[in-house]
Amino acid sequence: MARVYLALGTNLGDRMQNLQEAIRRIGAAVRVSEMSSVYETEPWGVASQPQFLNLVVAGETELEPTALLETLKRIEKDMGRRDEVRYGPRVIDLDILFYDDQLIRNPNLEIPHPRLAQRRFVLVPLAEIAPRLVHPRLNRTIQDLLAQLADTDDVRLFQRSESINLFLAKNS
Ligand code: PH2
Ligand code: MG
Ligand code: MG
Repeated sequence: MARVYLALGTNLGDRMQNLQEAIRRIGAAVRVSEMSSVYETEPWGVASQPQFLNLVVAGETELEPTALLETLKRIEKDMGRRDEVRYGPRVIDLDILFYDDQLIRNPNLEIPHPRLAQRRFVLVPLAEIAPRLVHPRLNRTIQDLLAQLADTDDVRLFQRSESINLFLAKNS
Protein backbone atom coordinates (compact mmCIF):
# COMPACT_ATOMS: atom_id res chain seq x y z
CA MET A 1 0.00 0.00 0.00
CA ALA A 2 1.42 3.37 -1.01
CA ARG A 3 0.49 6.87 0.06
CA VAL A 4 0.00 9.21 -2.87
CA TYR A 5 -0.67 12.92 -3.40
CA LEU A 6 -2.50 13.93 -6.57
CA ALA A 7 -3.12 17.36 -8.10
CA LEU A 8 -6.33 18.07 -10.00
CA GLY A 9 -6.90 20.98 -12.38
CA THR A 10 -9.64 22.07 -14.78
CA ASN A 11 -10.49 25.20 -16.78
CA LEU A 12 -13.12 24.08 -19.31
CA GLY A 13 -16.85 23.42 -18.91
CA ASP A 14 -18.44 23.05 -15.47
CA ARG A 15 -15.24 23.06 -13.45
CA MET A 16 -16.68 22.02 -10.07
CA GLN A 17 -18.57 19.19 -11.77
CA ASN A 18 -15.32 18.08 -13.46
CA LEU A 19 -13.48 17.98 -10.12
CA GLN A 20 -16.26 16.06 -8.42
CA GLU A 21 -16.53 13.55 -11.26
CA ALA A 22 -12.74 13.06 -11.32
CA ILE A 23 -12.60 12.48 -7.55
CA ARG A 24 -15.43 9.97 -7.81
CA ARG A 25 -13.55 8.06 -10.54
CA ILE A 26 -10.19 8.26 -8.75
CA GLY A 27 -11.94 6.60 -5.79
CA ALA A 28 -11.89 3.27 -7.66
CA ALA A 29 -8.06 3.26 -7.59
CA VAL A 30 -7.13 5.39 -4.61
CA ARG A 31 -8.79 5.46 -1.20
CA VAL A 32 -8.92 9.23 -0.83
CA SER A 33 -8.42 10.23 2.80
CA GLU A 34 -7.70 13.97 2.58
CA MET A 35 -8.79 16.72 0.30
CA SER A 36 -7.78 20.38 0.14
CA SER A 37 -10.14 23.25 -0.53
CA VAL A 38 -10.73 24.24 -4.15
CA TYR A 39 -8.74 27.25 -5.35
CA GLU A 40 -9.33 29.46 -8.36
CA THR A 41 -5.98 30.15 -9.96
CA GLU A 42 -4.34 32.33 -12.58
CA PRO A 43 -3.41 30.23 -15.65
CA TRP A 44 0.28 29.35 -15.63
CA GLY A 45 2.24 28.82 -18.88
CA VAL A 46 -0.32 30.03 -21.44
CA ALA A 47 -1.85 33.31 -20.26
CA SER A 48 -4.90 33.74 -22.53
CA GLN A 49 -7.10 30.94 -21.24
CA PRO A 50 -9.83 30.64 -18.58
CA GLN A 51 -8.97 30.55 -14.88
CA PHE A 52 -8.33 27.11 -13.41
CA LEU A 53 -9.83 25.40 -10.41
CA ASN A 54 -7.16 23.39 -8.57
CA LEU A 55 -7.10 21.09 -5.58
CA VAL A 56 -4.95 18.36 -4.06
CA VAL A 57 -6.00 14.98 -2.64
CA ALA A 58 -4.10 12.38 -0.63
CA GLY A 59 -4.86 8.70 -0.25
CA GLU A 60 -3.72 5.11 -0.31
CA THR A 61 -3.38 2.87 -3.35
CA GLU A 62 -2.38 -0.70 -4.22
CA LEU A 63 -1.38 0.37 -7.74
CA GLU A 64 2.25 0.68 -8.76
CA PRO A 65 3.28 4.14 -10.04
CA THR A 66 2.98 3.30 -13.75
CA ALA A 67 -0.38 1.58 -13.26
CA LEU A 68 -1.60 4.61 -11.31
CA LEU A 69 -0.42 6.90 -14.13
CA GLU A 70 -2.28 4.77 -16.71
CA THR A 71 -5.43 4.85 -14.58
CA LEU A 72 -5.32 8.63 -14.27
CA LYS A 73 -4.72 9.04 -18.03
CA ARG A 74 -7.67 6.74 -18.71
CA ILE A 75 -9.91 8.91 -16.48
CA GLU A 76 -8.72 12.08 -18.26
CA LYS A 77 -9.55 10.52 -21.61
CA ASP A 78 -12.91 9.12 -20.51
CA MET A 79 -13.85 12.57 -19.20
CA GLY A 80 -13.32 14.01 -22.66
CA ARG A 81 -9.77 15.28 -22.54
CA ARG A 82 -8.12 15.56 -25.94
CA ASP A 83 -4.47 15.95 -26.81
CA GLU A 84 -4.02 19.64 -26.51
CA VAL A 85 -1.56 22.49 -26.39
CA ARG A 86 1.09 22.14 -23.69
CA TYR A 87 -0.04 24.16 -20.64
CA GLY A 88 -3.24 25.02 -22.53
CA PRO A 89 -6.91 24.62 -21.49
CA ARG A 90 -8.22 21.24 -20.39
CA VAL A 91 -11.36 19.56 -19.02
CA ILE A 92 -9.34 17.70 -16.42
CA ASP A 93 -5.69 17.23 -15.55
CA LEU A 94 -4.64 14.59 -13.02
CA ASP A 95 -1.00 14.67 -11.90
CA ILE A 96 0.88 12.46 -9.46
CA LEU A 97 2.79 14.73 -7.05
CA PHE A 98 4.26 12.13 -4.68
CA TYR A 99 4.26 8.34 -4.42
CA ASP A 100 5.49 7.47 -0.93
CA ASP A 101 8.98 8.99 -0.92
CA GLN A 102 9.94 7.36 -4.21
CA LEU A 103 12.15 9.10 -6.76
CA ILE A 104 11.24 8.11 -10.30
CA ARG A 105 12.57 9.54 -13.53
CA ASN A 106 11.72 7.87 -16.81
CA PRO A 107 10.51 9.24 -20.16
CA ASN A 108 6.83 8.79 -19.24
CA LEU A 109 6.80 9.59 -15.57
CA GLU A 110 8.67 11.75 -13.13
CA ILE A 111 7.88 11.61 -9.40
CA PRO A 112 7.90 13.90 -7.48
CA HIS A 113 6.18 16.01 -10.12
CA PRO A 114 9.04 18.04 -11.65
CA ARG A 115 7.39 21.46 -11.47
CA LEU A 116 5.43 21.28 -8.24
CA ALA A 117 7.87 23.43 -6.25
CA GLN A 118 7.47 26.31 -8.75
CA ARG A 119 3.69 26.40 -8.71
CA ARG A 120 1.56 28.24 -6.22
CA PHE A 121 -1.55 26.50 -7.57
CA VAL A 122 -0.07 23.19 -6.31
CA LEU A 123 1.80 24.32 -3.18
CA VAL A 124 -1.07 26.32 -1.66
CA PRO A 125 -3.58 23.42 -1.63
CA LEU A 126 -0.82 20.94 -0.74
CA ALA A 127 0.28 23.08 2.22
CA GLU A 128 -3.32 23.05 3.43
CA ILE A 129 -3.34 19.25 3.89
CA ALA A 130 0.40 18.45 4.29
CA PRO A 131 2.51 21.45 5.39
CA ARG A 132 5.17 19.28 7.04
CA LEU A 133 5.48 16.73 4.27
CA VAL A 134 9.11 16.58 3.11
CA HIS A 135 9.78 16.71 -0.63
CA PRO A 136 12.05 13.64 -1.04
CA ARG A 137 14.22 15.15 -3.79
CA LEU A 138 14.53 18.69 -2.43
CA ASN A 139 14.53 17.59 1.24
CA ARG A 140 12.37 20.57 2.18
CA THR A 141 8.90 20.74 3.67
CA ILE A 142 5.96 21.95 1.63
CA GLN A 143 5.54 24.99 3.88
CA ASP A 144 9.24 25.86 3.34
CA LEU A 145 8.89 25.52 -0.42
CA LEU A 146 5.81 27.76 -0.36
CA ALA A 147 7.54 30.37 1.79
CA GLN A 148 10.47 30.53 -0.67
CA LEU A 149 8.34 30.57 -3.81
CA ALA A 150 8.89 33.31 -6.39
CA ASP A 151 5.61 32.67 -8.28
CA THR A 152 3.16 35.40 -7.20
CA ASP A 153 0.24 34.27 -9.41
CA ASP A 154 -3.13 34.68 -7.81
CA VAL A 155 -4.51 31.64 -5.94
CA ARG A 156 -7.90 32.38 -4.32
CA LEU A 157 -10.01 30.19 -2.08
CA PHE A 158 -13.00 29.12 -4.19
CA GLN A 159 -14.72 26.48 -2.08
CA ARG A 160 -13.73 25.22 1.35
CA SER A 161 -12.95 21.53 1.69
CA GLU A 162 -15.76 20.93 4.22
CA SER A 163 -18.38 21.83 1.64
CA ILE A 164 -16.79 19.57 -0.97
CA ASN A 165 -16.75 16.68 1.48
CA LEU A 166 -20.43 17.23 2.12
CA PHE A 167 -21.13 17.28 -1.60
CA LEU A 168 -19.19 14.04 -2.16
CA ALA A 169 -20.93 12.28 0.73
CA LYS A 170 -24.31 13.27 -0.70
CA ASN A 171 -23.47 11.99 -4.16
CA SER A 172 -21.67 8.73 -3.42
N1 PH2 B 1 -2.19 23.33 -15.53
C1 PH2 B 1 -1.48 23.42 -16.63
C2 PH2 B 1 -1.05 24.70 -17.18
N2 PH2 B 1 -1.35 25.82 -16.38
N3 PH2 B 1 -2.37 26.83 -14.53
C3 PH2 B 1 -3.08 26.71 -13.41
N4 PH2 B 1 -3.39 27.82 -12.72
N5 PH2 B 1 -3.52 25.51 -12.95
C4 PH2 B 1 -3.25 24.35 -13.61
O1 PH2 B 1 -3.65 23.25 -13.17
C5 PH2 B 1 -2.50 24.44 -14.81
C6 PH2 B 1 -2.08 25.71 -15.24
C7 PH2 B 1 -1.11 22.20 -17.38
O2 PH2 B 1 -1.20 21.07 -16.64
MG1 MG C 1 -0.52 19.48 -14.84
MG1 MG D 1 -0.91 16.33 -16.43
